[in-house]
Amino acid sequence: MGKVNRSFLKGVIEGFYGRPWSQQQRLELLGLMQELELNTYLYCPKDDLKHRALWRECYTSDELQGLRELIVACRDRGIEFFYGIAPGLTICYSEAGELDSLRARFRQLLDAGCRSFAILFDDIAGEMAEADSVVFGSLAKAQCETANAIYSELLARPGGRLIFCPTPYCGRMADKQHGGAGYLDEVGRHLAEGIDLFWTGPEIISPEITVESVRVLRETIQRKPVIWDNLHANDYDMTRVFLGPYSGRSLELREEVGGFLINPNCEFEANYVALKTLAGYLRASGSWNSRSAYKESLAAWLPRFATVGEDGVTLDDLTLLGDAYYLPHESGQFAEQLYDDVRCIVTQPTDDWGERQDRLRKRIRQVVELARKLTEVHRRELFYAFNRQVWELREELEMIEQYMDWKLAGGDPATETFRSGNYLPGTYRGGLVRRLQQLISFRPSGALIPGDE
Ligand code: GDL
Repeated sequence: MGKVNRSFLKGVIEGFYGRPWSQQQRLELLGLMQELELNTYLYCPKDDLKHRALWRECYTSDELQGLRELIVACRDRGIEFFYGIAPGLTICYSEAGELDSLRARFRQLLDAGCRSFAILFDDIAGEMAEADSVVFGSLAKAQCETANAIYSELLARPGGRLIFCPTPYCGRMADKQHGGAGYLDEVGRHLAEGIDLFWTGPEIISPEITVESVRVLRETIQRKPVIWDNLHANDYDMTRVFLGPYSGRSLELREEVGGFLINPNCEFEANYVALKTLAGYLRASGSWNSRSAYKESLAAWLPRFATVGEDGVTLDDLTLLGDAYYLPHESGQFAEQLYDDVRCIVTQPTDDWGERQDRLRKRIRQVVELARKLTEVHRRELFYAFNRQVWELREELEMIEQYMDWKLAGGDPATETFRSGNYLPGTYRGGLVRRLQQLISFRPSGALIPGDE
């Protein structure tokens, strides 16, 4: 086999569900990555038809031209372009024609100048067809042999690289034996030595990835994993967006893995902090603090929020936005404070509100103003990236303020019911999903209990 290229991978995966980024956004991403010294971009948008559903079809020359442009742009910027394909939904591993289809696609990309690839078997059923079972005995073996064939025939000699995404790609899935008992052990034994492997941590969205957990995994898979990091992905809940810092990964973890690639927010413009703090984490020596990195990133991001109006977005505004839409399992300080204030005001008598009332009113005004300022941002894509979230936050807070005013005017929730004059049923929190959410409530503990409607 050819020489194995094992540069440490640092960068971005375009690997979310939903509308893929535009070519212009990708080119912009590569410029920012170059500035931040990130060296890897993996193209694998789930909803590019030819990436998954139509993996057998070759690209048209127009489509190929777009990919070629990215390959060249990456090369110019010292970034390694990886092309990902996900045949797992429909592939029949034991049919010879299937490998031919894969080869044809790899050849197209090789001809276009691509040398680095990923073959992805995530988010598919854990079982395979009877015919495949007979030939391979296990899903792990079927997938490894497929990847090994492509690697040894097409990639090893030109010094190419291949990353394999297993069907169980996090601790929880492996524990549940998704993909079959002993799946990862088999991959450790069968996957060709030069092929890398993706891992998202203990969970699909992992608040923390410990050194110990990766050491245990390394024993099984017989190599260092490349971290596919979904910390900032929001495709699973598009009412949210994640503007918080890269965190929950110690500096020591860098020694245990083959790289860190983040699969971030669907909204391209929302990813500045994610990228900049990832780069900071990867460069850090000695110690690194994610909250400080976050603050620095917000300050560097702020100039992009220039508005057509007289009063621009301030650093305090941006921190409020970032803290409100921070990380999946964590809110920022401003958001925590706001939450505590609202909880007190909703649940406690007015006499106990103290300074909370004033503080909350100021924050509400700030959110209302921020929502307006964002509509005036020059960079329209930036505004579009958050419009939905900021709108919703403003609506909720204005409704809370009405409730607060009602209580202050003597309203007593124990004996009366408050109805707002403008938050009307059907228009406010209407629709099937909101109604279903009221039928079964999901508690912070994870408990699902009947709602009261
Ligand atoms: C996943 C998918 C990914 C998706 C992410 C967040 C992997 C390997 N695959 O499971 O495409 O964006 O969750 O929803 O993470």
